[in-house]
Amino acid sequence: MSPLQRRNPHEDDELFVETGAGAPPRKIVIRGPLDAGATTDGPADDEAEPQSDEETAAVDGLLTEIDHVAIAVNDLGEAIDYYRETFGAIVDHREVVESDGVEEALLKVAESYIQLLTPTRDDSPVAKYLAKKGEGLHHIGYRVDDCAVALEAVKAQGGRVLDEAPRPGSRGTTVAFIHPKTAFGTLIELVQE
Ligand code: KFV
Ligand code: CO
Repeated sequence: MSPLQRRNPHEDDELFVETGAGAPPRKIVIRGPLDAGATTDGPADDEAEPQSDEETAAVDGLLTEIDHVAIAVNDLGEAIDYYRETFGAIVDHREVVESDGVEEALLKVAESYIQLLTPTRDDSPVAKYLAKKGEGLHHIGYRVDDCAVALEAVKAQGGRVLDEAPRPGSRGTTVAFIHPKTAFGTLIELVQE
């Protein structure tokens, strides 16, 4: 049974997440009820007034910015040329991430990046994606203050995670991926700088 099914949907839940050596545990609040506004029988007795977005949010705002939009490409050089010649976007950072079997070029756009990705080996997730779907949008990286806290929030809501714990990403970040099948078809990467 998932944590989502176990929790009482009419009450707030509080989770305490360890954040590292010496640091105090951080509290995240999962707010109930989960079914607010979903009923066809009219509002519950104590909810006669429409709720604001803040009141109906399941958890406190964990996503602080778009970190990167990742695009799978067959030829990194060609894609870099396209963005430079068409939009004047230039490479801010390049890196091979061995653990993921990818080479990336990060193009800065304001405070976010376009992450051009190409596989470095046949068993790379990006190689599989290119073979099945062709070039295109691969994932979205959302910036978070604390990857461990955000990951626990995803798990608490019954989300399927691809990383049980935060792990190293590119340019010294800490990241964790969420499966697209429990995220409305989008592969999500949580990114802590
Ligand atoms: N977006 C949306 N749907 C996707 C997807 C994607 N990127 N990749 C796969 N799917 C769908 C796919 O269409 C299929 O759906 C199902 O997920 C299983 O896909 O309806 P369908 O046809 O059943 P498979 O079998 O093609 O792939 P699978 O072996 O399951 O791998 C998919 C996944 C998401 C589990 C795998 O790609 C993964 O573990 N990704 C996380 C790691 C990653 O993507 N690394 C590369 C980027 S590294 C990076 O960005 C870093 C380090 N960084 O710092 O920014
Ligand atoms: Co990424």
